[in-house]
Amino acid sequence: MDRIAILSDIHGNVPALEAVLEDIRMRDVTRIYCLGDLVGKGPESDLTVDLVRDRCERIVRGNWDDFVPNVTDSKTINWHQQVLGKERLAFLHTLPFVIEEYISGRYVRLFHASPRSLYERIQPWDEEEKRMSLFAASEWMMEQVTADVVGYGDIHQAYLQHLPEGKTLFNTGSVGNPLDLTQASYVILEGVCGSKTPGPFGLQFVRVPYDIERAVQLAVRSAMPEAEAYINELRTAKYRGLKPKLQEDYHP
Ligand SMILES: [Mn+2]
Repeated sequence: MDRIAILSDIHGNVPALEAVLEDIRMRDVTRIYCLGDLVGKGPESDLTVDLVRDRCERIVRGNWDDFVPNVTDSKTINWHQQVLGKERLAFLHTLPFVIEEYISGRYVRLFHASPRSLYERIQPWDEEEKRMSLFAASEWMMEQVTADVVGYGDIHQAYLQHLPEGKTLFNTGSVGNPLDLTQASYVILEGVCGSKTPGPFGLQFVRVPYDIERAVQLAVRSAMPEAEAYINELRTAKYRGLKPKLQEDYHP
């Protein structure tokens, strides 16, 4: 039986990442996958990239990993680019789009946001048709088959849903910028990797308290732009300190 920790949306929050890595170590889980958004928002994108590269077996690209390296006149993004430096920025653009493998007879697909785009955002309350579209194959996929299990990040809210046709949909939640409750979130997946034979398959959701005030101090000391909004999100788990009114206002 393989056990894989799946984490996502760290966003430069090293205290949260360290707490999660320590929890993973305590559980004797040795394999880790990362579903993207390593950088931006928090003050330590550089250390986050280094830690994730060192500890994670596979890493896919998130929307922030995709746009932060691009040339821009945004002061905030320029600040994160300075922190990261050239080599890490180039590394972010080498990250693949998707992880696909058979686990205990299920075709499992893991990506950041949707099978079609890093920027298509699907919420647990969206209509069923939209959620079912997460199982579809796209031009990015290795195998043009409909997935049985899909895991993603992007929305910073952990959930599990059992959908029609025996589909299992989960979201890992966010390590560094959770928007459901103020504890780091990740998932442990259990099954036999590479096996097309149906067998037991498990998902476990883990929430890890971490030192939020240390993360706040790091943000203050870094003099990063938009620190106040970030700090509010860490302390309240509410996007920009408010419940989003419109889907379009919501850009985690
Ligand atoms: Mn994100």
